[in-house]
Amino acid sequence: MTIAVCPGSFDPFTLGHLDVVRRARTLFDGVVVGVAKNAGKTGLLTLDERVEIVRAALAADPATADVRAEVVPGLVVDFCREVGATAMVKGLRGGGDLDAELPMALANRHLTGVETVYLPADPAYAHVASSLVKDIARHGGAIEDMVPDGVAAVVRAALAAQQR
Ligand code: COD
Repeated sequence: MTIAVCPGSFDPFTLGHLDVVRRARTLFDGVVVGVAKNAGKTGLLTLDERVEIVRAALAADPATADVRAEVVPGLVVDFCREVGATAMVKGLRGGGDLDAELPMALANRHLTGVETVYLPADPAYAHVASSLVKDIARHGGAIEDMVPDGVAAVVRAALAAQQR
């Protein structure tokens, strides 16, 4: 049985992320989504909020209904070992993603031998980024067609709480 982890900070989880998880599930017998804290990014949503919206999105989609989501408590490679994954699957939207991702893939393989599989972003979502979604929402724009159902309301509530 081959298992893969789809890791990310998912702040918030977008339709681009969901598309990568759906496609990973067609390639591997089992997929686990790992919700991690990226030390280089300031988070809007709490880790618990992110896990909750990822779980709701996965459960609502028949293609990912058997995919579970968990918090990554430490390194992604250790999480992979804990869940029995031999690979992680990530999405690439362009050269910028590859530049950022390649050193991580090499370091992760060096650490434990875990491989990284990259899937090209679906052109329908290649412009979608969590940071863009937050910026659009912050300025009152519509984000509903970039995120799974229910996520836009959570993002807006978190932004409103930030203003208080
Ligand atoms: N279409 C396709 N793929 C996409 C899209 C889209 N629209 N948007 C984003 N992606 C891809 C990204 O390229 C990335 O591969 C993945 O989805 C997740 O994206 P993010 O932005 O949610 O997550 P990141 O990039 O902040 O990654 C966080 C990680 C912790 C996974 C990353 O930094 C990592 O692997 N770090 C290794 C070091 C480590 O183990 N840290 C653990 C901290 S607990």
